[in-house]
Amino acid sequence: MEDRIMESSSSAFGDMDGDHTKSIIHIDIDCFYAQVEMVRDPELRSVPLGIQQKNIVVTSNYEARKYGVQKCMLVTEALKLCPNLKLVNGEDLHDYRAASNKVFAILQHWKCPVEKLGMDENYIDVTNIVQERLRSVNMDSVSISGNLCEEPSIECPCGCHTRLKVASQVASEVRKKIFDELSFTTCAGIAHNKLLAKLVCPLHKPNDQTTIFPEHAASFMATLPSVRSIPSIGSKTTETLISQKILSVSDLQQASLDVLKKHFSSDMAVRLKNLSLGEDNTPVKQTGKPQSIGLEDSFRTVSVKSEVEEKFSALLQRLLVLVREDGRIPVSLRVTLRKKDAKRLSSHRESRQCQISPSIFTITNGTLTVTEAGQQKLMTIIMRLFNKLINLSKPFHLTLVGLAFTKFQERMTGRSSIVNYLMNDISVQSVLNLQNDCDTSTTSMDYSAVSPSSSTTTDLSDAEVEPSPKKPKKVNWIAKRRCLAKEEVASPSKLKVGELRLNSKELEKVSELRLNSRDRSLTPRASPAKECLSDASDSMKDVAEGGNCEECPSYVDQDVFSALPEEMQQELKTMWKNPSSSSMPRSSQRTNKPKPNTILKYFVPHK
Ligand code: TTP
Ligand code: MG
Repeated sequence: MEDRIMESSSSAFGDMDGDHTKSIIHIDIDCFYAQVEMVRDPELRSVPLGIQQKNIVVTSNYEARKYGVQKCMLVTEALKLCPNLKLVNGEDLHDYRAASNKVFAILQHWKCPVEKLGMDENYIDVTNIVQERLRSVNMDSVSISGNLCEEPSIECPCGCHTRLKVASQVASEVRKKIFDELSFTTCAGIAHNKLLAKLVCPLHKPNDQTTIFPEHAASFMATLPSVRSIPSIGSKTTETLISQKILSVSDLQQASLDVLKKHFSSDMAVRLKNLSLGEDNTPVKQTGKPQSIGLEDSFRTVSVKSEVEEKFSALLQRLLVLVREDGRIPVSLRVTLRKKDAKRLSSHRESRQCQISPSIFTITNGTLTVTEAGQQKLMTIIMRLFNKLINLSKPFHLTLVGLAFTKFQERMTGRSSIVNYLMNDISVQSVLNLQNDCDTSTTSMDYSAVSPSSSTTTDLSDAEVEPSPKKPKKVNWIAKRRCLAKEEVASPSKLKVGELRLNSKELEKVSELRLNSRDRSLTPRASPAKECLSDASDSMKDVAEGGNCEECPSYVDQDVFSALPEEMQQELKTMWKNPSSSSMPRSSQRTNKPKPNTILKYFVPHK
């Protein structure tokens, strides 16, 4: 045990020393899509209802569940179980997204960090509210609202029982407000960490809530059916664990750390062990705008290039509508394919992404638009990425194609602005692979927590990730952490790009960031983003191609430089070779005379 804690403290995941101070609520909307439909048409409330996407019932109301209709069941199977099942097409996700956003907006009311996990789940860290309430409440009078996982034998000396009782009352209020304002019933889990809050949430479904005290964490975890039930453990990790005869959570609890370390990194081994004991110190991070906006379409098989092109074209049309709604200018595009491997009788996903010029998009009367020519440019880029993923000299069989805009500019600038070239990385958002367990067409927006330096791209396609479209929660927690740990140090290139696009007032705001970046060498090295990329490495190469700026002065960011148009690179190189002909912003050259407005002004050394 001591070994575990010591390891943990020094790991990238931080310490896990039995800290019970937090109060976390996990909220999940009951039969989400079905409830949206039932709110729209209250007559559906009294009948068994299934939400259909292609040939699958993605969810059903609780009336239908009485007949055994389960999530992700084939329509034919569901109809056998419940011939009266009313089916509503749920392929247009617009209303579900809108409902999801309304719930998220209600959760902001408590002014606590809220982290969105896909469409119908959110974490809220109510630690501060609980502390506040405890100041004005008689502790002895506090009681649990809803269900308690297990009665405590003794009070925990740190006072966590009382705090979690108060948190359970906050959870009731949250659920009541969601019901009063939107008529959605929800479930909640209340615990001192996210892992436990999420896992106890579904214990009393529907329309109820469950609290767990920290001392029951390990025993509760041991009741889970398999290691796969732990949210951040994906199929690859499960496979490795099974190969070591670690099947159940209690097997993992008892597994020796040394054995785990033979098969996983040290951090990962410790993390797995801690998870098995119900320990998790990941914070609830306030969710910002979606980090990527993507669409996927899955099908039986497509083996002809022209058909692939049609699929992409249709996806692109729909994606552009979503991007217009979002309002940000995309600067990176990702193509995803799922290839059928006839030999292995399996499918696997591969993605490639590349930066796209913001000038493809224009703002007309405040609305983001793409001209016909812009759309053609995007299609050319898409097919170029496709060609990189597929060897067209050989037969191919695809079962899914996906498109996602994965990085965005926060601010809109004129299309001819130099800033468009320089700010490509300023507000990059991370990328998550989208996957539809049910093989249906999906629209996904990946949300992730906002952190000041979370400007990392993560394409986790081959990592231990098994995300579903609605569940970024299933997304590779562990691989993502690898990136996040690095994100804490913002990449120098991004910071410099940020400076380049900011005016002097704004520069003050980034001065803190600048401090971090100041002394970094410009030796080409992988940015955190690149280090996290697996199969996207080629695309990163695309971006970096031509970026070898041997003639650049040391204060110039190579990434930025390589993103400039060729002519501009040439112009700069010439000026650097012959500084007397330029207005280099070096102190030795500073005079009181106004300087000509050249691009060199933007390459200001850090002071
Ligand atoms: P869930 O929260 O898993 O399911 P649910 O809300 O329908 O039911 P529960 O009462 O058990 O929480 O998923 C939320 C929505 O996501 C669901 O209504 C439909 C959609 N969904 C998919 O599109 N694909 C999937 O594979 C799953 C599981 C759900
Ligand atoms: Mg739900």
